[in-house]
Amino acid sequence: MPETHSNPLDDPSANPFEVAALAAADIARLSGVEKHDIALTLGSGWGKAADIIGETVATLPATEVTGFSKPALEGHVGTLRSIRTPDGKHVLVIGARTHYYESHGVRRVVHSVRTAAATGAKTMVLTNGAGGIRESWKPGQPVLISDHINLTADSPLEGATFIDLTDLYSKRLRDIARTVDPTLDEGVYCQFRGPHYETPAEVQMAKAIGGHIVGMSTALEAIAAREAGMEILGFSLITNLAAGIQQTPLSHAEVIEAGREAEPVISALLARVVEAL
Ligand code: 8IG
Repeated sequence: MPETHSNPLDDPSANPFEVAALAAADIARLSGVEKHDIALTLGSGWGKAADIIGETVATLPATEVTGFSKPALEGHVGTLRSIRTPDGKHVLVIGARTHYYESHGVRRVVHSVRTAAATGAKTMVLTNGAGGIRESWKPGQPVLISDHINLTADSPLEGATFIDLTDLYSKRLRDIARTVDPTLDEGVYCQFRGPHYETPAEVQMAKAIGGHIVGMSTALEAIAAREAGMEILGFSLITNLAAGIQQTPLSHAEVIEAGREAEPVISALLARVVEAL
């Protein structure tokens, strides 16, 4: 949908699942792939994985798919790719994340996840760049998400939709990831609204309530993925230690640079994990 047209998700009377079904139909038509098995959202630092997972069947500008918004940030690629793995699985790679801090509403944030489910995907792999609270972690290190704390005070669920979030980040899938890399550590992801990074006091709060990772994206997406019936695997690339844990100020440029350096290693890891799913 061209940028000059309004996004159908901005109409409060629209049914977001119907918009997601339209988006899935766009993807099927434009890619020629009727059904996808796995969906993969690539956050900062993870972009190269798409090139090594398999053969790209189609690359679609997100703006051609109903309900998708233009990426707000340089370094976030606004494309959807359909990839066929060597063993014949169809992977929908989402390089067009809409962040909660863009203030377009939570429906737009989780549209890619609902679209992935509507394409048939039963597994949702969510990746992000994030800050690390554990002092033993180093920038450039990938970690598994074991659980989350949603500090946005928002939810993608509408109405009295009560969804169980026990084992939200599937133990089964984390175990599969660890068959590929047994050294993978894991932690609890705290989603803050952003786009500012935390104050050191906020990082201490996150630590005190059981958080290990601070980020701005994944919790709301995981909730929507669970609502849609998908099994979820979450990965954070620790691009920086959280504010006050590292002694120097956080800079977006450094975050991008850490992601760039780690990219070949973590992309290879992710490709092997996807193969193992
Ligand atoms: I990359 O330190 C990245 N994303 N909230 N805090 C939050 N999000 C982040 C951070 C961080 N680093």
